[in-house]
Amino acid sequence: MANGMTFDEAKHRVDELVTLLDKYSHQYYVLDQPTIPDEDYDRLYRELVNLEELYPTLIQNNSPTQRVGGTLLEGFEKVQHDSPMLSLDNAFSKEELESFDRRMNQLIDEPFTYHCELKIDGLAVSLKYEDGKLVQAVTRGDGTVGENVTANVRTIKAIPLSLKEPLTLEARGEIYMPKSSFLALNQQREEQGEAVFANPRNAAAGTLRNLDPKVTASRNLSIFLYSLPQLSNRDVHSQNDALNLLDSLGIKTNPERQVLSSIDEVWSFVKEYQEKRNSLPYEIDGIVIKVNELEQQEKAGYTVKAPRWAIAYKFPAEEAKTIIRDIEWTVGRTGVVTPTAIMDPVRLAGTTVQRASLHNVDLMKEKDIRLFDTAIVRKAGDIIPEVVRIDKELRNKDSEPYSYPTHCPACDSELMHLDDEVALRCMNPRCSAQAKEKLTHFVSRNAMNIDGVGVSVVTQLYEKELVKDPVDLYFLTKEQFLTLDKVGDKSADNMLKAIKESKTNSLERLLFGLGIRHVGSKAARLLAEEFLTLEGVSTASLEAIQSIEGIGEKIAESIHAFFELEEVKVLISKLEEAEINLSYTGIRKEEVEQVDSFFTDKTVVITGKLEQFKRNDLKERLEILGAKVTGSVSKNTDYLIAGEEAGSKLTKAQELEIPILSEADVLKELNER
Ligand code: 1X8
Repeated sequence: MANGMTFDEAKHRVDELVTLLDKYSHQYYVLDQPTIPDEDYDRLYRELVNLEELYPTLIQNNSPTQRVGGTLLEGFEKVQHDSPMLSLDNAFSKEELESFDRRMNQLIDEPFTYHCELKIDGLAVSLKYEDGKLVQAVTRGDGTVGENVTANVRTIKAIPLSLKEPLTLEARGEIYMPKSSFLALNQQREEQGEAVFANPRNAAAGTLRNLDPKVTASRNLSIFLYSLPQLSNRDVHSQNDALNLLDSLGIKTNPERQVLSSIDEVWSFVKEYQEKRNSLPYEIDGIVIKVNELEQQEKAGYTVKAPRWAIAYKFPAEEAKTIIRDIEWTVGRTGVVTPTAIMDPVRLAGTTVQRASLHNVDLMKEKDIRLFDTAIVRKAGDIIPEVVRIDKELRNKDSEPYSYPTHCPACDSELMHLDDEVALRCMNPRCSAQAKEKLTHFVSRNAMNIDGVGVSVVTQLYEKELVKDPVDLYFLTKEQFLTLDKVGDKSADNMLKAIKESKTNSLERLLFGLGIRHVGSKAARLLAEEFLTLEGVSTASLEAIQSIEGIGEKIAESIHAFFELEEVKVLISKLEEAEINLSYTGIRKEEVEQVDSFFTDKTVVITGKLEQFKRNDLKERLEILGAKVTGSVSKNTDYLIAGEEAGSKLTKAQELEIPILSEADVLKELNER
């Protein structure tokens, strides 16, 4: 066999890898406590992919590689819940909570406690496991019948495909989108001229009900489970026991929960989380209070709509009123022009707010937003202030509809409102605002990563006409840098050095940096890995681009159209002239298999300050030779590469009698290839 393993050995290794990857995934996504570096995870994952390619019969349905299926869904099948997914009665004040407490004391004649949990602002789902394997996921729907969203739910990493014990059970909980993912998604959509989601809950719902599971996989959803409607005959006597059981099975529950014995304590819990609400990484809209003991829950019973033994305290929505003084229009890298309201400062959910996003013209028109209107503002995702609506009663009688810009605020060329877009767009390829944004993007960390060249430098370079397009950066002289404001001898040298170093970046950074529409850093990487050179990418056929796993029609068309442009052809010859590396220098599958060197199949740790190498470059070179570069020294380490001032890793390697290599040793081995 190609990798020298027998079928039985491969089978054994596949089992081992699935278990290991499950364990690391649980630590990362459920417990929020990663124990191994991402690259180690990726390496094990790739090993599994390779084995599964060689032996397709070994692919297990619960393998982490099988989270995303290949095909588009045609729709969602309707599924009836085994028992209805009920809603909760609401309480909006301390008095209403006290009245709930009196009801419970009337209905229950024995001592009981309350279990307090956060009310997650997401969407409810039911998960079914059979013999420990995830078999079905269904949305709440109308409570009786929901939609089968199993294919999408399988892509959510916080949801285990296998439990730690082979149990058959149903668990219910809330799928949500973390605030940070919501912000990133909306920012990206705004930039692309697409409609933004109003809040994380809508974003989560739109993501979960997408017909392409790849879309769900690409957006970061998570989950908290909070109920086991049909309990197994285990030792579960309370809600607290149920959640502990879920924890022990590897199912994610929310850690912010407490058993409390009086309604006064419940009220303190409510107040505490009303304060903490803005600092949680996900949105909550209240607190759920449940009778903790299952026996006492049964005594309190149910109405047709909701359990009598639970109530949801809803936080008051934080909104503020203020006056819109001005509307600012900003041009993004792709020419999308977005409006921001400038308002009288107002306190809102913990901060003073003076600017609020109006998202796009279509939404502004829908809300009929005008200058000097009184706006009700809120924080979407608890972070970004936005105008929810206008108080029209407070509107001045001689107020006039807002006159929307017809020309670009930066270059004055006519703005377009394309048919399939909600945004206004400046179409001028030479627009100064777009050019500055493009430059800023080019130097940014995930693109060419040119340290020290930030917005202020880029703006000055552009305004002094020293730089028109990103490639001009490579022809700058020290004298030119010294003409800029706040740039001294040292920072000029540093910037020149950073620019020079970026010339050797691997192709995917350049591809991302060029700012091709719809091409994010992930697509850029896929392109670079597939075509290996800029020449390869630029001459690839539409079909060839589209056949890459992970690249859809929209991205492929955009790439193909980009390289057809005359000005892009000019740009490419300029890139060559600047001697910028135009090839992929990352790891290639074929390369790893072909070489046989000192480092092949060795586990290596790098520590201390390196003089001869950039740490990442060295790591990449070793990986190309088939070494595994890890972060910590153990008995499995074959070599420690130690630079200056090496510390505890060096000591540990000495203790374990692991061979230690200097940079000179490494250079020698690399040169002997
Ligand atoms: C809805 C929710 C519940 C919980 C958290 N978030 C929700 N949105 C919880 O119990 N921790 S319970 C619930 C319901 O029963 N409808």
